[in-house]
Amino acid sequence: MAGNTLNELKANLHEAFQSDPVDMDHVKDLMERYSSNPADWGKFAIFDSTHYTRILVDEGNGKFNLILLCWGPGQGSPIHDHADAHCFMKMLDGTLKEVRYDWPSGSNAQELHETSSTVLKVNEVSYINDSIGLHQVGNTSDKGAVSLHLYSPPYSKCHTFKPQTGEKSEANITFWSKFGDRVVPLTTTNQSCWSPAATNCDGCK
Ligand code: 2CO
Ligand code: FE2
Repeated sequence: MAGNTLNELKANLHEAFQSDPVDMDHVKDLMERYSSNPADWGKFAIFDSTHYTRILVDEGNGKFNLILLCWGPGQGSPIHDHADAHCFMKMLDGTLKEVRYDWPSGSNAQELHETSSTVLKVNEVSYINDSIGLHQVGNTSDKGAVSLHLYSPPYSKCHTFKPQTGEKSEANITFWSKFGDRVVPLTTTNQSCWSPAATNCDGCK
């Protein structure tokens, strides 16, 4: 299929993930080929004043998750890994800054080593996995940003890292909504530091 709409992209991704092994270059190509159109994804895009939102738009037959992320100005993630999954991130609106780091080396507390810093623009696709390293993503602009992420296999836990010491913590990953239906927010007793997924979250500093 042409891949010009989000529905066509989803159909093409479902087809790509039927093969074994999956050709990840082809997946990246499909993500790149889709040209962002707010008419496709605008109905799902919801911002929250306290942290970026994660909106599940496709469960990929259990093989991948396709997720819309909406980042208000100044909102960002902690430094994190991706649970051994492939991570593709396509810009749909605005810009995001991605800063990459090496994994902590050794067991002594040490500042994480930054390896790159990139500003991603509309329609660009970035790829990372744990063998490449860790990253932190944030909206450093004064306008909202929206990105489309594909994670394969899907995962519900990853790790966050403190930039100054490399200290690692396990974090649960949550959705703000699934297919447009609001997911009941976690209570304060079971809320992980990832749920706010915010740089101003005490658990992630
Ligand atoms: N991995 C983060 C998340 O799933 C977003 S940064 O881009 O991978 O919330
Ligand atoms: Fe990430």
